[in-house]
Amino acid sequence: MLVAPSIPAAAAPGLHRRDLLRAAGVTGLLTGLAGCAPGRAENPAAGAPGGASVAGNPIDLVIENVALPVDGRVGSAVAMNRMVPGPVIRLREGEDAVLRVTNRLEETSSIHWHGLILPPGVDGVPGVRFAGIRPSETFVYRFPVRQSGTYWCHSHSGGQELLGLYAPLIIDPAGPEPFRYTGDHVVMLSDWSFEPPEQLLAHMKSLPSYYNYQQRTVGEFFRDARRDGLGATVSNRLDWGRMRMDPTEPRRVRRRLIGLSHAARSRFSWAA
Ligand SMILES: [Cu+2]
Repeated sequence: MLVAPSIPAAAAPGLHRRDLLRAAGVTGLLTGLAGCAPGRAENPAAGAPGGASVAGNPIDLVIENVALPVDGRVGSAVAMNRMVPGPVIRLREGEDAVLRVTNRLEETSSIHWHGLILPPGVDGVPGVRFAGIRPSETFVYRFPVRQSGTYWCHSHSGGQELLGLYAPLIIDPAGPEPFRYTGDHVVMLSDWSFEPPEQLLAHMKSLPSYYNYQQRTVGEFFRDARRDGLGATVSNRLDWGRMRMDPTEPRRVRRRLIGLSHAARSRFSWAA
């Protein structure tokens, strides 16, 4: 169960997206997936064909503008496969990833594979070795996958990341996972602003706390998270790794949380 900022866990089951956003004091985007099924609960750009998860070799990704309804208004977003956030991209350690990225924007784009160990020139950051993906061009990223775990990817061009161009990136290990579970949930937390990205960035550069309405500190965040259960959940998860799984246990779920809010800080807690 996902509990948004400032909402008691007990109130969560009946919450609607709008309540979550209002409670957060920001405009947020959430995506949640149950297993590999297209269970995207909170995808504002839903309705896109192709499901919410992409895997295999090659993987095709298309970057284009979409209309994004957020909290009663409609924004102009940059989507991956018509979704914001983009689909869950699943790779496997030990294999070669081949990702064909088509740019349908009228400006240069790029996808940076955040946190991945990559050969020079394919990390997706436009620069000396890589000029970016030009309009109408399909760029093929090829790289050996040398790690496993939970990552994400995002545009490294202009304000495209702020406009929605990011996606979860999950790498399954070559060998067995060190723990067992029957469900795998991916939750990506982000935010949306109707302010143009350039203006957002200018505000944040001039005053880093510009969008931090509640003026909370990182210390407070962690103290709250501990009090509200995030810490308990983390330690729970660590315990799972050490425990032998009870064969009568009905369901053990892995939750992966990716937070990338640009202009907001959120309190977040899990409730079992
Ligand atoms: Cu990055």
